[in-house]
Amino acid sequence: MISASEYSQRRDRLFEMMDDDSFLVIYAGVGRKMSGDHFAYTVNRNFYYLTGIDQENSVVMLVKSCGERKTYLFIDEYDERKEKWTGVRLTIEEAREKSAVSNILFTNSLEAKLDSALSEDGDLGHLVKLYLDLEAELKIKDAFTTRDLRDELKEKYGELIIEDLHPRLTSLRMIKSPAEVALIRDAIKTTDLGIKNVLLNLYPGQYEYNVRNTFEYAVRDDNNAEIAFDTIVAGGQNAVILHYPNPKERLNNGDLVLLDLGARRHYYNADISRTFPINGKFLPKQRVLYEIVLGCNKAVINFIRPGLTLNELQKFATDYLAAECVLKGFIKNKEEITAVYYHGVSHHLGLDVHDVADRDRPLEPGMVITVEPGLYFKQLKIGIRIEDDVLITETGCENLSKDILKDVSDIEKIMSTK
Ligand SMILES: [Mn+2]
Repeated sequence: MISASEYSQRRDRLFEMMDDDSFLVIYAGVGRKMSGDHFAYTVNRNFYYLTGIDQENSVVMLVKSCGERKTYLFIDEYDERKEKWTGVRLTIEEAREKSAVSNILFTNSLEAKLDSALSEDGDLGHLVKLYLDLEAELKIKDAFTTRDLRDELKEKYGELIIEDLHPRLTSLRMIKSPAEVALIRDAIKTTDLGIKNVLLNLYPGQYEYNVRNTFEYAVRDDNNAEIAFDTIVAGGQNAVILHYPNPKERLNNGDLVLLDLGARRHYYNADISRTFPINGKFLPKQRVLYEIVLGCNKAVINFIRPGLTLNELQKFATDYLAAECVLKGFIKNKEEITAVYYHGVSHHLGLDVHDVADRDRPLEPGMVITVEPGLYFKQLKIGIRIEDDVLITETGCENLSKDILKDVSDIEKIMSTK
């Protein structure tokens, strides 16, 4: 768990980045309309990062004026009808305890507070600059985004400077605290349980969705963990589709199955890929390709150190796979690698699975990234990806998912025990 004081420290770091006589507003967002129904609401991760609150329609405001710092948290007022439909809302005391914000107001007073911040005789002093998160198309009420809000305020207060907060928040979120890393570790541990459940219950003739359910059952059953993203289970040639949707095909004897999946703890995600022989034994050609991808996965993990960029990791991985594939006769020349390896080897991981990041910023201790080389040969009905999650350290990296089986002998051994 993240402590309330850590949320307060995060806001302090953001205050440091703000100009004087400025303020900042971040929205938790609202659920989005589908056609008849609504999509499930999920909190704006930037809002959650600063407050630990995941309740819809909440807002946080940071005001930096005349050397003073004030924080306001807005939450919905008690509403009997809403409670009957969607459950109990936070009380003022609960919101205060979770977020360490002392000034809690109701969301219906937000507009007045904004006006007071922007008028010359308002109680907050004369503020000339507003920071909004303009990156995401975040709905803050029905069909109204932060970009719409920017346009509306620009119209009303011509001289107001509005700056995109996203790069600053991103730079903070890229470095994980020990408490954040602990939650990612938890998510990975639960993911491991799910994968073991798959390994012990995998048979030819099952459907891809059976495997998904085997994984997700174990995850949810582990102290009510959540699923990080739509679980990918792709048998045979389906595995050459990177984000293979809708797992519904039968798993054939003699094929491989590719899993790309993860659990989530308090919004912190695991993102793991593994590839297993459906009948428990790799065929010779599958094994050769598997060992190439595994060798690359391990070589990249060994190569990682502070100062490197994701582009440098990508080049390293691509060169490795290309050289091995030429050597083993799977492609004729190194240039052909782009036909059988066509995605990035790493992305940042955290509150978002593809976490917000400046991809050109060199690696620093405290960053968490994935390492996920792959090879995809449609004609051979083989798609292999092996993905671990690693924490950058002072001298290299720590593989947070090293306990999740990936060596051929370990996989074949555990599958033969069932
Ligand atoms: Mn990934």
